[in-house]
Amino acid sequence: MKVVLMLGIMWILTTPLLMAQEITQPATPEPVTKVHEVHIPKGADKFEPPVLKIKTGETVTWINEDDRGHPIASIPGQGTNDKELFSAPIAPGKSWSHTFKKAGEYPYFCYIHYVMMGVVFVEDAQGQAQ
Ligand SMILES: [Cu+2]
Repeated sequence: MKVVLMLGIMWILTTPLLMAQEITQPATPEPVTKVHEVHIPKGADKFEPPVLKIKTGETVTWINEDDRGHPIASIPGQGTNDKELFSAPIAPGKSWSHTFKKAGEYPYFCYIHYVMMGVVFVEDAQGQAQ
């Protein structure tokens, strides 16, 4: 009986502490996908910026500000995965996005206008389980 009473008292004493701990613990922040922008300026036949450094899990959005369509594709035979990127031509005023999950180098070009080239360097996000 004494033991039961002791347990009861301990429960009464510790429960509010545990509850308080739960309340004061900082809420786990919701994962926010970081989005990087690459612009295709009007009449310039280039990507801006041409070189981009991001972390795994982040997204790149290509925004076409030109008056012609420009597709995005990995350069065949180059980089970490030469099939990583492939889009239909992005229409003027439209955009196209891709999320990079694996660290590496991702050179790309516009397969209509070969002079348009860029590269995305993806490094492992620190402090995250892979
Ligand atoms: Cu193009």
